[in-house]
Amino acid sequence: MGDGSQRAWSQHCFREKGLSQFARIWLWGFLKSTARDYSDIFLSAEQGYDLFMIVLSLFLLLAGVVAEPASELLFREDWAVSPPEIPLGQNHVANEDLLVELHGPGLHGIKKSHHDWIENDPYYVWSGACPGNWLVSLRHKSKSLDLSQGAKVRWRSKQAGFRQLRIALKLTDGTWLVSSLSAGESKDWEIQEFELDQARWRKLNISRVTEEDWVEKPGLESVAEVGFTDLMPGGLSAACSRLDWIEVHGRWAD
Ligand SMILES: [Ca+2]
Repeated sequence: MGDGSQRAWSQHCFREKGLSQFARIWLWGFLKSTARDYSDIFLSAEQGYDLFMIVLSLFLLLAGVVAEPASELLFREDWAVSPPEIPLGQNHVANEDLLVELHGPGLHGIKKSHHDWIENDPYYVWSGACPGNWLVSLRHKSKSLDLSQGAKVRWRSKQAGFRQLRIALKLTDGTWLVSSLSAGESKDWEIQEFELDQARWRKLNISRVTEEDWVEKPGLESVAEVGFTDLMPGGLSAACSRLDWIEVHGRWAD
């Protein structure tokens, strides 16, 4: 591997491992100057280059061990291609690895919706018929999630009538949280992406599905369930939330 391709490869590794650009530049310069200094004193140019590559390889190995692995898609749910039905149930979950749970006083009104007569109408969750607050959560059958660094939630949604669809998390210690980040009213379906590092969180009363006090920097290293709610009852098509699909990106917890 030549110097150019070696550098490109090592820079690729650095980038994938999430080290800052400043750290990459500084470390690269430090390693090169160190190798040059010592090669001038003790070694020939070729020996100096070999020493430099050895030091660099050791550093990359260490960086790979120490650095956090990149975020990956942990799961996606798109809901079953099947006739509309109330309430939403496990039979509407398309991803075999996931379990769905419904929460709140309005849970019996959560609908798996679809309209055959509307062109390109997706198969989605609809809150318009919920008589009270509601929340839908998804849990992996065997794994918990680490959403503490670089995690994100993506979804396709369409809200109406003052609704703000928010991310909800259940930690493995039983704590429920609801996010400051949300998706509001739109005329058409929209894809939204939320970086969880940018979110603030309030504690969530899961029996009432209402927000409580702010929780400053909660640890998201061990998350059991990921959900969504607008913290409101439904008001038919004029006041509702709709979710076509959801993706969770992060890392699996140990
Ligand atoms: Ca769908």
